Amino acid sequence: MKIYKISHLAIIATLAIGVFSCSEKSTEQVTEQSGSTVTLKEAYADKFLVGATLGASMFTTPNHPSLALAKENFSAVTLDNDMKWERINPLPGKFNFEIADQFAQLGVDENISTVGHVLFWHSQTPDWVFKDDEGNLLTRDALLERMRERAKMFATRYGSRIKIWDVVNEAIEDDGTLRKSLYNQIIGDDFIEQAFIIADQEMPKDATLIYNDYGMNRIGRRDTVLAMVKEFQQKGVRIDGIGLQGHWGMVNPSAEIIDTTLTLYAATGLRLHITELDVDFLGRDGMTGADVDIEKLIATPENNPYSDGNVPAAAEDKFAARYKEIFQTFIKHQKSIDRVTFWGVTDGDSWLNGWPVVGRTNYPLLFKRDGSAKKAHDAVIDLVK
Ligand code: 9MR
Repeated sequence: MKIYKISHLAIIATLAIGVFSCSEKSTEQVTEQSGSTVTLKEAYADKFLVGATLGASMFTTPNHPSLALAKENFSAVTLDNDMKWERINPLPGKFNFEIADQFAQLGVDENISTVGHVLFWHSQTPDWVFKDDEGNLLTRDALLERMRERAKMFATRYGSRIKIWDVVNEAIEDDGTLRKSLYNQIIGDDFIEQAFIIADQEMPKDATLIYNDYGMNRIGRRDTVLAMVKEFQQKGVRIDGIGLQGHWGMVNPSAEIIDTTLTLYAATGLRLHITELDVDFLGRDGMTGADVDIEKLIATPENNPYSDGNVPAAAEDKFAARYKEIFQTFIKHQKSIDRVTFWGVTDGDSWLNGWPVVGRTNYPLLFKRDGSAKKAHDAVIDLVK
């Protein structure tokens, strides 16, 4: 079903045309031009924030259509890359704040919640971070100090303008063991705990501090996260939220598994954030999760079937049904969920055009490349109409 969201002005205009000319054609025209009145953020306003990721080009290209769409439809925004260590601080003492500054300001100007992504992640972190001037690995204390400086830098520059922080990203493997990153190697098995202690001490007191990962339904990772949260709570180490990335497929994880997973995480009492939602419309040849270090595949007619942009209606319907079951599950857990963020605004913005298959044309989000809303968008809104 197509939903037209009509602005108040348009409703008045539509009524006026109806009353004064009784012209159905004119009414249609006004409706078409006005776009929609119920946006995702409005529809879910009493449930949770609905967010999207923004990329650098949305700030550097004048009037970027995805930025306009984001402002109109979403109540939270995350930068996809430009707060990561390699982007904002590629060399010692060299900082690139242009994009992050505009992002933080956008939050204030548009009254949109901004998410800091990401304080500490093994990926997209330059080598120098872990080394001293002679190129030797830092000591534990020196790396902790470097992490503290980074947290301080963000807190000083953005303060309470950024209230939600992914403190640690992807530090736990599928099997529940700790990822053997340089953070882990240098600091030890309490790397995540130390990161949260630093964040608690340096970031604004009203910030929400999140542990974020993909494949959060996998039993190994899930149980380690649950045990870690329990331990932090017993020791008094502040952690406020659990971030489930949500890079999901058309079938897996099932709605049932998502439901059970959310129930278990909600029982910790922490706030739940779905941080990077997308549905891999084309499938991924058995690859799951979002590990950016895997060897990628080459696009073929089999794994890239809609490179011409023509998606059959039946496939769009299946995609809408998948988003519907996912959001039905989120609504069931709305008391525990603070935010659901999509990883991108339109299909054209998605990282899934390059992972795990290089250069394919994927369709994982609610807005098409031309900015129009999909059936899946309408299905998600219909759930709460
Ligand atoms: O969207 C990001 C993409 O542009 C980058 O190329 C990629 C590189 O690592 O990172 C993407 O974002 C990732 C996020 O930071 C953490 N979770 C997985 C996301 C998708 O890879």
